[in-house]
Amino acid sequence: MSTVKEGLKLEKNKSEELAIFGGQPAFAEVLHVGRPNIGNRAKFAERVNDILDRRWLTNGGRYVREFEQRIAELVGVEHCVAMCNATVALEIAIRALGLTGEVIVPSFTFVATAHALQWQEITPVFCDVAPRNHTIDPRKIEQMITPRTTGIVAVHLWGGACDIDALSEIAARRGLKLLFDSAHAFGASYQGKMIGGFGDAEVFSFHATKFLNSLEGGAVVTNNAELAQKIRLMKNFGFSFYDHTEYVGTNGKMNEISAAMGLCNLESMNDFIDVNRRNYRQYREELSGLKGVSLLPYTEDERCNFQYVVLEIDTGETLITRDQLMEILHKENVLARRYFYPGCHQMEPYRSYFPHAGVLLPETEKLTRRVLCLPNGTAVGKEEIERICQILRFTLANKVEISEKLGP
Ligand code: T4K
Repeated sequence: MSTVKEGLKLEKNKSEELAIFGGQPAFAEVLHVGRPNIGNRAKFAERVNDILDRRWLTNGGRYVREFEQRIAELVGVEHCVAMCNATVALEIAIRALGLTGEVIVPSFTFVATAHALQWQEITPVFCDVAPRNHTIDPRKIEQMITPRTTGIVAVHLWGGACDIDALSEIAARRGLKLLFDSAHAFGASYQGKMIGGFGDAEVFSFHATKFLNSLEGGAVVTNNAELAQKIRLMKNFGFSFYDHTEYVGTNGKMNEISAAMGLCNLESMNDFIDVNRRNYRQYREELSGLKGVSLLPYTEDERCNFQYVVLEIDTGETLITRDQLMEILHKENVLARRYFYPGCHQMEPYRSYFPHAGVLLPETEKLTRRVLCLPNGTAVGKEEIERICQILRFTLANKVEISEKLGP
């Protein structure tokens, strides 16, 4: 599996060996943050052949139903509605919950969370996050509530849970709907209970880059039977039976090949966790004590998928900025990503709609300048991680010389 180049020593005071200064890149091929985890190919091929033999490709086929059942069982919820992706699943859940007016949402998330609201002309009101785990800060929510507020969409970022208790308490007391964007959190738990069963509903993503993928895919999970039924119809144009619609609907259906992929990956899910955990712990060990670089910890007494390796760079200590560090890694063919730069509030159309939103988002703004995600998943192994960490340690051991060479 290794694509590590031989012969690079990275000796102290030899910064010219770094690719950014003309040296050989450490990796012959690019290492990505979001390489898909892939389960048993033979089993997948078998299912695909079965799908083709039976000529049932989509519209609530056998594999989609099985996938939904397996997800619901694993998460411990009554209803799972699989969809073509999490963005459409969020849009449909938002509509089915009757959200309108304003909805409170973090800005420190993938832009799909905000777009799913704005797409339906609901105003996303951006709330700051807690530095501890980068999720929406419940203490900052109440000041954002207005008479137009109908709900909260909270995000379990990096697979770590939001402060669900506090959010549930606020939502109940203020009469707001509570939806979780759980795109990152499949397979994780909160106080021993699997994520998926909280709030009015939760939405998983099964995109290629997620811990568990169905090529593209998503799902809404809920214990509310009425809501689930509404969502089930809405994702199929609103049809309740032939020639009869109940609601305005769209096409959010998951296809059979996606469900087959999802099922194969579900069968390998524990192997994915083992690899992710091993990788994460190796990063933790190899980066420990590196001044100015902190690794976001997982709450290991909960169930975790360990999919994201998230660094925070404190430039006051490192001298080299997060962006410079990213550039150094990119030149070595390590495509580290600065998720979620620049924050939704700095992206269009939100930047033009709310030019001063940042004033109330100090932690978000700080994080968008500090966070760097490193490759993890089953496509990354011991040697690669060793080398990535070696580059980081080398760079910071020579930070004065390197930062002078890089300039401002
Ligand atoms: N909510 C949250 C909190 C989310 O993070 C997301 C998605 C959503 C909602 C919406 O879920 P979906 O509608 O997508 O189901 C990527 C993903 O496209 C996106 O799904 C994900 N979050 C986001 C965090 O990351 P990009 O623009 O960074 O993707 P891209 O194409 O740069 O891919 C990431 C890396 O993965 C690349 O370096 C290459 C590698 N890759 C990608 C694909 C697709 C592969 O190696 N193989 C592949 O097949 O958004």
